[in-house]
Amino acid sequence: MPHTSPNRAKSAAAFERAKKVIPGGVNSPARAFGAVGGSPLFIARADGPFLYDLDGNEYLDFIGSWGPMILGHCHPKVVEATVAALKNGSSYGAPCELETQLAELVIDAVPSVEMVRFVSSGTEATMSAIRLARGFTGRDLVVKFAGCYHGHVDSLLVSAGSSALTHGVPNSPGVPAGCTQDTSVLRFNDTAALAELFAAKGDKIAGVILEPIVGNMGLVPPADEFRRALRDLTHKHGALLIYDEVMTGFRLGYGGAQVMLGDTPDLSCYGKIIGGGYPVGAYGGRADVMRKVMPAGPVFQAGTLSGNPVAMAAGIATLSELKSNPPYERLEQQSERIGEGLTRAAAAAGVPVRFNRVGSMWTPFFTGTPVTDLDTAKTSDTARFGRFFWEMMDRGVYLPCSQFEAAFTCAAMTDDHVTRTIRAGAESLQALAKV
Ligand code: KE4
Repeated sequence: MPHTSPNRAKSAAAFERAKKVIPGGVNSPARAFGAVGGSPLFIARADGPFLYDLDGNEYLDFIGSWGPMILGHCHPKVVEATVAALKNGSSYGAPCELETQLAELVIDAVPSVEMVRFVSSGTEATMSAIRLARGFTGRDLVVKFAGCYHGHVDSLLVSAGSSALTHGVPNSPGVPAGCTQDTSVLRFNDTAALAELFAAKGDKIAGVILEPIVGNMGLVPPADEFRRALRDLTHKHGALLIYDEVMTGFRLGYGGAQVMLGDTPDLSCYGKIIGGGYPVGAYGGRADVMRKVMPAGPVFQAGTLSGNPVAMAAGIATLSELKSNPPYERLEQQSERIGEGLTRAAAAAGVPVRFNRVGSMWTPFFTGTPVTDLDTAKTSDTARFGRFFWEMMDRGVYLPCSQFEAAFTCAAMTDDHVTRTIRAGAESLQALAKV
């Protein structure tokens, strides 16, 4: 179906205005469309599975605020609970029972989490978990994996040194070498490199942090052998295994990736869904580790709006709805249909696409190479992804604005919405094949 780009003049004007007062016109770089070109859409409102831009254009929303909106936007139960909480005050600076209620929901959902501390972002959650691992073990070295993103924590804004055994190197100006010298970066799914590092430095490693199912290099699942080695080696050497489930928590099943995979990390990090669209992060895990957190223990961590009552109410309503009406089977079926449909359409168009998916998280990599880590993800034709992104956007389907992100199917989408997405994908891929 021939199509023309809808009018987006109001978004373009809003972007020019924003760039005068906000760096890059956005409050988080991923939103600036740098990876796909063009100007970002400014959103006027969202409802159910839809985003509406300032020019009134409607889009099926597969970004879902980068993960939180698993129920879709303006879910009646979340709106009702949040408004009710708001009328009791927005913030107290003192404990309230809503914090305990959400903590009990998280602990009930995830067997490895015996205690939990709330913060206000995923970054705070991972930063605190790293500090706690170092405080608990008395060791300094932390291990992460290339392509896994854990927020803008200084010690995790790091690239691999000259070898896996050397110090990490900052990958952003403003991060002193001292902040990353105790961070080692390995290739995801590289079991041999992990074993080599533990053989050389196992008694110095405080913790290993990873996204158990990676969303931040695009969707990349872990190899079973890699997951087994992570748990065995951290156990053997007294290091903590930290699952960053900020994206996967309550997304890939009510217990998140670790319950789906049958894994038991020592600490887990949360964000996104547990706030139901409000600023909430959390870290939790073994009680003997969590009791080292101040004021129960000596490891400092604090936050003015941690456990904010309005955010807690949104998180409680969201998790309660996920628990009482789990959408995961339908999300699996709809996401599988999208994967099969786009894979078929890419083959018909003669466009190489590798479609990676786990549950309702998925990524069409524009490459003919199987994608199992950052190096293979980078074989993707990012310019072609950018063209696909805009072809889909022009057909009313809003995908994540980068090849190296995961798309999120939401529970407010119907089978017709999925059919519409597949049709838009087929038309978009045919359009790509012509250039
Ligand atoms: P926040 O500080 O953005 O709440 O969470 C950081 C974070 C930690 N861990 C994982 C696995 C994450 O995915 C994130 C944040 N995800 C990105 C998108 N991939 C947020 C989008 C953005 O930065 O604007």
